Amino acid sequence: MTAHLPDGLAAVMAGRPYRWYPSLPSTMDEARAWLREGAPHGAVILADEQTAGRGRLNRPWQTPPGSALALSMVLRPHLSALTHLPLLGALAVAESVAPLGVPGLGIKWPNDVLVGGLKLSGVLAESEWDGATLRGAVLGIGLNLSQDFTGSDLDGVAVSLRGALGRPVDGLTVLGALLTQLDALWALVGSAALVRAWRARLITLGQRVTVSTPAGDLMGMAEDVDADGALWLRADDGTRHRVIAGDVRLRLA
Ligand code: BT5
Repeated sequence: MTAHLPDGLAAVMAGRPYRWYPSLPSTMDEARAWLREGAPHGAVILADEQTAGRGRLNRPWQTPPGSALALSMVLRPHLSALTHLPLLGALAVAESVAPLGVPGLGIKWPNDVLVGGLKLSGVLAESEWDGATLRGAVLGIGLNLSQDFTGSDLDGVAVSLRGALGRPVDGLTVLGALLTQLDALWALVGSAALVRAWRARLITLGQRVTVSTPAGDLMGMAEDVDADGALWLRADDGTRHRVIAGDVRLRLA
């Protein structure tokens, strides 16, 4: 599927600077290097395979060849909008696959796109600095298209669109829809409208969750999110905690 991406890729990427690679360690590093060389807002690095794909806190992200979308987009956000980038990525994925009729689609705070509790997509936002000056950011998105995770180490954790729908999907069509959503939703970054739209797809609110922080586990009720996308957690002892994405791992529990 994605192995054939270059065949129609130019049409999908029309007008957008992009670089496609059959294999990369991680699209994040390539995009960050391109950003430092002056890549414009919206430029995209794509790879068919990643040999060292990464998630948050350097957790591994699997991208075997011919099975998934792996891309990193160069963004030039305002400093105050940095916290919205993970929301942008997750919402764009959810909105782009929703029309396929994916059952049980939702966003687990802050930026995992789940289908029936299994992870379809992960999002990673990284910023690039010149001393204290923000140079830009890179939004990485991994979206499973056709893997069968049965019997793998991600069995019961991950799912692909093919697995969720029971039929193959066209990777280029999904990519086109995702880029369309990213471009459209970019206009909302920094605004309450983005948070509202993302919040509407969150499956986490009203759930009991466990948040793993460097200071230990916190259990309680996920009550709400704020304008930055941070989570308000009511701990079992009644105290209220503001949890910021990136430092934590969340389990629905
Ligand atoms: C994420 O991290 O979910 C962010 C993943 C971002 C990947 C994209 S791909 C393009 C770009 N280039 C990169 O190198 N990265 C970005 P986190 O929330 O930390 O989740 C990581 C966890 O997800 C792992 O520990 C596994 O449990 C699980 N996982 C790994 N590969 C997966 C996959 N293909 N599908 C679903 N879950 C996966």
